[in-house]
Amino acid sequence: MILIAATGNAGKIKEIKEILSDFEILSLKDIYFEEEIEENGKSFFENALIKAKAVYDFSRQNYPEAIVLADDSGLEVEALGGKPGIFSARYAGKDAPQEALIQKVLQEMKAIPEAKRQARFKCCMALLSADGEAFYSQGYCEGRIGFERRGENGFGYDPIFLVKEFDYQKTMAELSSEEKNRISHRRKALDAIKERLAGGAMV
Ligand code: ITT
Repeated sequence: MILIAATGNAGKIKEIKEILSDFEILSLKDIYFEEEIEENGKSFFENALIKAKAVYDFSRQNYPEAIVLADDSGLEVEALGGKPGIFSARYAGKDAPQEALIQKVLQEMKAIPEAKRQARFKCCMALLSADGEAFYSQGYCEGRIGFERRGENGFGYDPIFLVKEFDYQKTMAELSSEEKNRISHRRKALDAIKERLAGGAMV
């Protein structure tokens, strides 16, 4: 079974491949998909489905039997009313570097005391079977926004996210990939995907 990961984000691809290590996974590069998908949905799930459908349509000619998996994810900060949320990738403007996104959140959180810095990562996935049937799953990871960036692993907002499951002592970027993949929002969303695929429902 071939699974196409409908994401252009190298960090997501790496984690999806590590967590779904039993599957043959192709990236958008592998299938020469170069279109820019407009993510104009109002929720993580809508955006995941938009991405999955675009890649599903594109891939039918060469990979008619492949299933397609899209991941829409982001950071929700309580003190910011849930922002950056679905705008996590473009919170500091389109094509702004990740460091600018991190600095923007740190700046907005500057005056917020430790007790009010709760946040969570959310990951919503849409899986399309070869027949185009959709299956959805989601996962969360709870934490707190730190006062400075720490750590070099992972991607995105990982350096400013203190992980609850590590007693807020480590940022997500200070975890090894094995540690992150054990507790992450992406891992939790992929557990349900794995179960679905193991049941043979999508092939
Ligand atoms: P695709 O749409 O091509 O999948 P993207 O990076 O644009 O890639 P999203 O629209 O889902 O993906 O934006 C998600 C953003 O949320 C991402 O760019 C990161 O900044 C952040 N994010 C998602 N998962 C994360 C994680 O595990 N660790 C840190 N930041 C994460």
